[in-house]
Amino acid sequence: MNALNERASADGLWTGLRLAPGAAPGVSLPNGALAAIAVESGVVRWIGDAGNVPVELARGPRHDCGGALVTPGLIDCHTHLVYGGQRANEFAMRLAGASYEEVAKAGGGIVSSVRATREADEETLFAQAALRLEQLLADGVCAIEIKSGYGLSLEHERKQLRVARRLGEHYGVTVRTTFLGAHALPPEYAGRSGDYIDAVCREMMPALAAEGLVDAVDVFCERIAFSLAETERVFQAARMLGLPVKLHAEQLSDMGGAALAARYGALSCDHVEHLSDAGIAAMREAGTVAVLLPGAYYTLRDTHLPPIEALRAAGVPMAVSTDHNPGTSPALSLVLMMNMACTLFRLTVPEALAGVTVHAARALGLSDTHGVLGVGRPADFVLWNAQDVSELAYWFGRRAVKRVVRQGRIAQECAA
Ligand code: DI6
Ligand code: FE
Repeated sequence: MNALNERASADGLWTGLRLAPGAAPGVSLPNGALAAIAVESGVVRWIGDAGNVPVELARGPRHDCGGALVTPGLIDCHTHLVYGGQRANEFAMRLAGASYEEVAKAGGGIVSSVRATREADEETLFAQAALRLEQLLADGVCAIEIKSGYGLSLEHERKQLRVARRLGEHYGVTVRTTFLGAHALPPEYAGRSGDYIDAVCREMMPALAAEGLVDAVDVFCERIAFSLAETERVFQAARMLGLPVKLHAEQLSDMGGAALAARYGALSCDHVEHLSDAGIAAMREAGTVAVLLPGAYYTLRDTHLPPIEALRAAGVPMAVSTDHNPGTSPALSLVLMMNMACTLFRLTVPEALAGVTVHAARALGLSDTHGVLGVGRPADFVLWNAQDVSELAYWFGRRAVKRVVRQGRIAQECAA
């Protein structure tokens, strides 16, 4: 896949577009009319009726899209994309009956990826993650969150986050980095989780933040990971540094993490299968996004559905993401996650699309620039080989992307 500097500029007038519902708030078109988007210096200058383009914008290069469906660039708002090795062996263990928690207790799980990540140098991590990122980009992803959390020491967390930043620069994709030092207890701290949280808060987080490597802070708050009190210590440290927080909350049990995160103004609470009514109320108050991760639910053969109906009724925005990670969600297609969010969680198609665009942007603190098409925003959009948005969620295993414009450049052309 071509790097940023090898891509053609998307400047000019894009015509013959069928705007997906909700894609460009505030833009109204005559019934059935096709839209046009004018791009200048990589930024959207104008959107409107293709039959009514201001003359000064009608000059310059033209890209006729022949009636193609267009959506905002997709946003994968929860990934653990950078890690060493992979864990297909655990897949086999689970097929033989072991649970995720049993695999973790047997020395597999997150800690085995920590070993492989520590052993890999930065170039190796970059090369491995790049292959995975290319798969996600081919599916229309224009912005992605990448967490640390497989290094679990200053040196190795730094290495992961540096790779995340470099991926963003190399591919011309918006990357938001999240420091997840509190993902698992590293073996050298066995029995001393308080000391490890000290290191996360006092040593690792401030140093990495000072290096500009941290856009947000996350914790895995769970029986097999960190307690509510430990989570709060990490949130306090983040607050001192002015960093927004998010949380792996109530995935396997109700820890009360969502309500705590909401008190800290969290951008998002993610997984939330076991989210309580109190958690939902707190998230609504705080404007926290619920990030649904159907890939992990599917891989773990979970049966405890997130409280979709209650989230919907409360008006909590719901995002959808891959949770790409080597243990519980080796997913490389955000479009497939739309299908799973509909099929497994009963989201509607418009909810699934909003989940990978406007609400995903909010979960990353990117609402001002990403998630919808609008004047003054970066030109990030996807043309699809699809009659209508429901086709994006309907097929699975089909690459429906026709063309991607990412950061104002033409990122991809597929056979129509
Ligand atoms: N929740 C998850 O689903 C992943 N991390 C987390 O906090 C699992 C990560 C792994 O198994 O490697
Ligand atoms: Fe995760």
